[in-house]
Amino acid sequence: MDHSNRNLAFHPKSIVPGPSSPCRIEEILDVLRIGRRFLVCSHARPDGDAIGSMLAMGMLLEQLGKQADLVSADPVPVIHRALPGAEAIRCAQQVSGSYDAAILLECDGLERTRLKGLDRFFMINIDHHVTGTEYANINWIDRSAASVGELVYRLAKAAQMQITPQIATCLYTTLLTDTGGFCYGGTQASTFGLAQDLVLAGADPKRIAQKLYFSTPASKLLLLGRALRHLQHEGQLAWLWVTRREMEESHAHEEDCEGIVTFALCVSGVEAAFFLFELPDGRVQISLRSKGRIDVAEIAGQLGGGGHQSAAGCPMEGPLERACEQILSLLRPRVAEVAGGAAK
Ligand SMILES: [Mn+2]
Repeated sequence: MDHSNRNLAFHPKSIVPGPSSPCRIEEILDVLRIGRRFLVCSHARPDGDAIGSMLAMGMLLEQLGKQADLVSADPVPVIHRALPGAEAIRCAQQVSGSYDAAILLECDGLERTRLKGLDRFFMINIDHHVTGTEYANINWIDRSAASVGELVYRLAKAAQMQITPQIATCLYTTLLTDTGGFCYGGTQASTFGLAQDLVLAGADPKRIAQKLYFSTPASKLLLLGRALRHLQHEGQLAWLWVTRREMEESHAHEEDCEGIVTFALCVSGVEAAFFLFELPDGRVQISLRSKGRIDVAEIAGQLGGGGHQSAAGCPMEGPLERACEQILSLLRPRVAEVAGGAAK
């Protein structure tokens, strides 16, 4: 994709390629300081990192005296609706209007937003996926960050902005959800340093954890029951699924599928797991997880998706049985490699 013709009048130097992190932060801050109106977006089917980062970015822009419009292709999941400012996120399929820049958070490709019209704007891409691509005018991709919220925090600190309790709550949510409660690969010493900063800034860890882990809708538990009946276990692999019909019978929504894959991964001795559910258009959505020795982002990449080494996903062509066989044919050799390596 060629972005070189875009109107960069207000910030001509930003298309010059440069090294990452500190320079990127300064480049982004320059754009934020000069512009007045910003669009803030993330990926479709937003998760905790997507929503928390968008809200924190919106509040930080307000602090700078800027106007920020928050737009998502899909609604805010019920579990995140109590986050400060969540009601400001507008649902749309197309973006229009005039903005000095569009800030895209947590999108490894522009198509992940499922929003039309974004490529008219000067784009800033802030991401941490291993599959991240440089599709924007400024690309800040830090694969070592536990969440995109961590990058938003670093941006805020660099600009000496105030981390209010509301911002801290949103950013702590990105950290807790993207590390699976400080369990996944992205979790490192600095993650706890950031968590401490955010708690000191006013995030309430107990309240946030209770909202996330002890506020499950009954529909999700019913759906989980259906999925567990399909649980398959083969050596270091486990998988489960739900059909469209089972989703309807459980009165479940797509967002209720979030996290079900974990119940396959938590089987003792399992190294990689996946969960499948049927989409209304006949395709199948897949979530892949790994305990760290199998790179599931690479598997998802082969299927046109992306993510992280230990958490990835993508939609696939149906029917469900065929999608399942296709994933197994990619995963089985990887699992055999890991098992072979362990035996040596
Ligand atoms: Mn993330």
